[in-house]
Amino acid sequence: LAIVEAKLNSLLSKEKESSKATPRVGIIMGSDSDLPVMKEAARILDTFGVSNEVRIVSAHRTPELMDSYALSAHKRGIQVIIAGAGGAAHLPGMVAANTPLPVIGVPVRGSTLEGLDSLLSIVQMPRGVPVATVAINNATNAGLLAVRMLGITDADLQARIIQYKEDMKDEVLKKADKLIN
Ligand code: RP5
Repeated sequence: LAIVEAKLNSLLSKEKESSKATPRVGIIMGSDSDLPVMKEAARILDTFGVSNEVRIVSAHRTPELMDSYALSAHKRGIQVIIAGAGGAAHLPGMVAANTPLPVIGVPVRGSTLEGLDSLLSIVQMPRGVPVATVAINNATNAGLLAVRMLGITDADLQARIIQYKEDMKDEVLKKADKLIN
């Protein structure tokens, strides 16, 4: 029995190590100044138990790193990439150009132009290279969209999404009830 337990423990710790080594979602952003917005995507993924990694990868300041990240992500086992950037927000589109994975773009609001520059830079992709763009600063929805994508082939995860939707509905109905009565 002790041997069986030891084997099981070693298998479990190997599994833990490998899930650490190959997270399912890559969250990348152009600058550490994007982190206050982008950390919300990681929080959502953590809530749903989806392994993720967070990296600073700039299209303009570290172009080689961006290329190698995008080209290797699917080979490492990443399944979805969430990319946030502000201003001349080229990161999501350039990463989408170099990966077969779905890319979710988060336009980050900078100190000028209210984030419209970021939104338009990310959303106006040419035919053939899609980026699923969420609303300005809405990294929450980027996290939820990634979970929904993974839920297509992960029944447990999809069940958690259904529960999340139910909880959200209950919360809204409770609030509405309070307002009316
Ligand atoms: C973009 O430039 C980043 O995504 C960030 O939103 C914006 C400003 O970057 P910092 O000058 O704050 O590093 O590349």
